[in-house]
Amino acid sequence: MDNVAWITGASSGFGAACARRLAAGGWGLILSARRADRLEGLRREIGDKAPVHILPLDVRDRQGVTAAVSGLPAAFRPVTLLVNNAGLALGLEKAHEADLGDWDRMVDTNIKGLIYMTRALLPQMVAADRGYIINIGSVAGNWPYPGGNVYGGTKAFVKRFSQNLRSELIGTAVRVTNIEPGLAETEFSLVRFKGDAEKAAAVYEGMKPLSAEDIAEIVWWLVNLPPHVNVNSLEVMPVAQAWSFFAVHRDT
Ligand code: NDP
Ligand code: 8X3
Repeated sequence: MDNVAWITGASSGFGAACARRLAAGGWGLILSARRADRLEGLRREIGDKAPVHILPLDVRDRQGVTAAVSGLPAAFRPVTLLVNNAGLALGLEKAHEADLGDWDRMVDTNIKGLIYMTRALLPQMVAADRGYIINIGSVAGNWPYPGGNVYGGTKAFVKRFSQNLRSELIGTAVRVTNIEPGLAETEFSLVRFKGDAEKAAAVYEGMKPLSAEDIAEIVWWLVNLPPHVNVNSLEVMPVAQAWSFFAVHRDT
């Protein structure tokens, strides 16, 4: 196969939408996430539009990631695109009230999972002198907001990691982009608020958020740019979202 994408977090949201978009474009797909039933459903939906390899995988499992890469079926090698998408936010509490377990999970998934995947797949891209790593960062990595403490920190890491990869990959044809979305309606808020559907829906109430398909369309555009073009980072928000004033506390 000429084009093979490995999408982490393909069971929902951006990852599933990217899978559908790339499948429509004839790409081979390796779809990973923890919920195997969701991946199976997606494979059935894609049908004969594209070859799909399902790989249930928790990106926090370092040995599991290494084994998954070395055990890839020959038909799905080399991987030419890694969409490092698996990730989550947990909670919106201020730092002095936040749950340390939530912080651990965000660091383990958004940072460590992403670097395990990258480290495992990068050597074959460098050896083939061909490949693309698209990391899913966030506006939360660029801008602070109350309650964004560790989540924003993990996404700031993803941004700098992406830039450092770019600086090291000079001289190779391997490309790296950090996509930094703002408000997008997926299962993201349901996960952040631990299953509270009402709280999650309120995040998008009365405004038009980005959709998972919007992000998939951006990925599709990126992978179809001429091979000498590297978009380093791409921040995208819904029109209904923007920055605000600095906060000033007045003692009155
Ligand atoms: P979803 O919750 O819809 O999707 C998250 C995906 O990540 C799921 O497929 C989930 O699969 C997977 N995932 C979570 N933890 C793990 C893990 N340990 N191992 C493997 N897969 C995992 O949210 P989004 O699609 O919105 O999120 C995708 C990415 O986009 C995340 O990195 C998020 O931070 C980022 N983002 C989201 C924004 C938004 O507003 N929606 C804005 C900016 C960035 P499973 O549970 O089956 O493992
Ligand atoms: C998701 C966007 O603003 O909820 O990364 O952090 S935000």
